[in-house]
Amino acid sequence: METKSKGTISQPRLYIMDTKIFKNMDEYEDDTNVITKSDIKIQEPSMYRVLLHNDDYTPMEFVVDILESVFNMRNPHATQIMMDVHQKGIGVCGVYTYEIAETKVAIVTESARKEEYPLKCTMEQD
Ligand code: TYC
Repeated sequence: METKSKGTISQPRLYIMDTKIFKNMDEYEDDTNVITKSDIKIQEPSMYRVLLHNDDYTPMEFVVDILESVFNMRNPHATQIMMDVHQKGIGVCGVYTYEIAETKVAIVTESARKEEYPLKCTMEQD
């Protein structure tokens, strides 16, 4: 419905008549097709583990700095993860959505290359 007053163009008014959500307007009259909360499926994003790999050249302190600055770890945890990677060869730094994991891998790799360290950081689906 559109209301008009002299000399001005007015917008149609909007009325919210019902708070129910319908799949389409044909189903408006059919209560069995009302979408209920249990019908709504939420697709969770796939998650990715970011991994650090051991090598013989990257200084331990550099790895701890990376774990603190890129993966928001406090020093004792960062030191523990670094030692884990050092002893076992590989370790998980965190689990993130695709773009966040990809960004962290890029930041770690670029920071290491800038210092000419061979530190390897990869990601894999959780
Ligand atoms: N092994 C390295 C050293 O002894 C330290 C290190 C730890 C390197 C973890 C990489 O992901 C790494 N200096």
